[in-house]
Amino acid sequence: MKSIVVLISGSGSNLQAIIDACSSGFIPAKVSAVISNKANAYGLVRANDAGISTQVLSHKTYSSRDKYDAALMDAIDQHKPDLVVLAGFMRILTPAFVQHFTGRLLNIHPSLLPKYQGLDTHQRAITAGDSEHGCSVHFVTEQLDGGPVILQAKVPVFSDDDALSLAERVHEQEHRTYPLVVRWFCQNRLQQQADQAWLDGNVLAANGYANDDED
Ligand code: NHR
Ligand code: GAR
Repeated sequence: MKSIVVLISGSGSNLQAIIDACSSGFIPAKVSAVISNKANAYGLVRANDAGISTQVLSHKTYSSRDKYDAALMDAIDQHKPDLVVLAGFMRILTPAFVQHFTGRLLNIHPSLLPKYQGLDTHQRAITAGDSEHGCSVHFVTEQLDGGPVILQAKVPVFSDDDALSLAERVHEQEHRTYPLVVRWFCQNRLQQQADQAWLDGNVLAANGYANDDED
């Protein structure tokens, strides 16, 4: 049985989707620990309710990013995870951290990468007048939101959407895509090779699995 450590900063609805998928057997793994940089993250309550060990490691108590990331690395390594999952974790990670977990570090980002790297993605998609938006699961590399994409899901943008209504629509898709990708990883079907993602021995396209669109 593989072991997963999940990093969060907030509500943890993606964490919940992964916990549920482990419980049902869809993901052949267990969540060994949940670590948050915020003490009041609701995801910590979700983890507790599921009997998962939790830890708060606040970046505010460290004098540098390097020191924080070294402590975070140690905390994660205690659990000897096969996979580290960023689920709404809001701290940029240093190259040393990323290198340590290369090939076993996943993130879900709320946009159709490479569009809208960084923050405030839903409002940016609305402001740009986009007719579609979505989420991307990718391997994490040193390049922020620039690692190889594994799977994307699209949603429509409606003319009366605000950032909140659009975020809700994207969230529904996040809760489908992230457990599926974690399942593939735990089934040993998914690997990272340099700047590419591989599924079942095939290199994935720049926009991830089974994306047949012409655009
Ligand atoms: N680290 C690396 N090296 N590479 C990635 O691709 C990463 C990463 C760390 C987090 C998630 C990411 C997202 O999906 C992620 C991907 C935080 C920020 C940010 O600006 C940007 C992107 C992401 C997460 N954080 C501020 C910082 O100074 C703090 C913002 C806050 O606390 O609210 O770290 O969007
Ligand atoms: C998700 O929408 C995720 O894509 C996004 O934060 C939300 C977390 O929700 N991630 C980022 O913006 C990373 N910078 P959750 O806490 O309910 O899973």
